[in-house]
Amino acid sequence: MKLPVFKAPVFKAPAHHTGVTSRVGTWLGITFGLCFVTGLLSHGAQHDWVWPTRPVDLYRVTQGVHVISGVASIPLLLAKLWSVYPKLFERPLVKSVPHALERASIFVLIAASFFELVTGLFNAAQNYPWSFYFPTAHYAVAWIVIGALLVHVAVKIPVVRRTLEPASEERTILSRRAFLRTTALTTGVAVVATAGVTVPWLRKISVLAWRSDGALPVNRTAKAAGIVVPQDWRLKVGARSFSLAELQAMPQTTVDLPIACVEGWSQNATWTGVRVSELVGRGDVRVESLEKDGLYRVTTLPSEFAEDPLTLLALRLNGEELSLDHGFPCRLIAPNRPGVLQTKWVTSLEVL
Ligand SMILES: Nc1nc2c(c(=O)[nH]1)N[C@H]1C(S)=C(S)[C@@H](COP(=O)(O)O)O[C@H]1N2
Ligand SMILES: [Mo]
Repeated sequence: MKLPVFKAPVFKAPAHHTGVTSRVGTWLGITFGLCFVTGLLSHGAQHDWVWPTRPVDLYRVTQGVHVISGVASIPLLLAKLWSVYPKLFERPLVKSVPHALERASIFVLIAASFFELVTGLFNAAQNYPWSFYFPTAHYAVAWIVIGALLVHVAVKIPVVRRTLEPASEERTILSRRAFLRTTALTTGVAVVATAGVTVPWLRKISVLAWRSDGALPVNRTAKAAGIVVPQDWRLKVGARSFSLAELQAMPQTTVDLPIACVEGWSQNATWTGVRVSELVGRGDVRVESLEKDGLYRVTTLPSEFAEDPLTLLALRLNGEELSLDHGFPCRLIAPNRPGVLQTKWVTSLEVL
């Protein structure tokens, strides 16, 4: 007698499916791509590769896109990992040399992506447990991510093509659609909840937005920077020097320019002060602050910025004398410069 063969039913969670993986992977490819390109621009702007003075809001937009696409990548990456999770532990771990290489590239990709998203998030939250090496590490690992990502995409393109075809039998069915919808919704919520740090009309609904009360945020307070303004403070400009009263007596210019921080927040403000071009001659200008140490104690203002009519040594912010936290007695404000380079508590300008 032949006994019926009992076959254990195979339960496959609907999300663990190549159609879902392909779709989420495509979205992730877009957010990672945006994040990488805007990250490169940010790095370039901060290190004065080639960066224009106009439009004045360009850095605000590119850095906003950088942080928002990074935030969007977090739920997408988690969803993507969830959708491939059973495969990650498939046996045998290694089938052949190409298979081993592919797996290795995936693990590098996952580890490096997590590193980027976690360090980026901590940085945006203004927490620097790893302080001064963050920009270098974040920048270097970005290249690892993009390298591993290109290998991964090249290997997977045939699968993605096949599964995204409308006639494909692996087409997304209902429960998979629900998973995709949830992923899209979570990503949308994450974006809306944070985008208010830089998009003014989103401020009211961005519940998670750090620094969105409408006032110009203070990045580093005078206390944190150890600033003490001497009674006899004078601005040194080459061989000359000016008291605050003398600066106030010079022709004043008023400009509307944002502070656009690398951490993603940005805020417009009205600045009044003396044009840098009226204080110094032509050329790159070394800007030094009263700070004793710190990464941004000294910056170099390239000549295009120094000669720009919008670049000021600001004495006033939104109609009032500059507060100590915003850089009293005077601070630099230039169009389309990353916030970190808008030096506060300036004490000397020197043409290089
Ligand atoms: N001397 C000095 N200037 C500085 C900084 C600093 O740490 N030291 N921080 C910069 C950063 S990171 C930003 S975003 C802006 C913020 O300016 P605010 O605090 O007036 O908004 O100041 C910049 N100027
Ligand atoms: Mo900043």
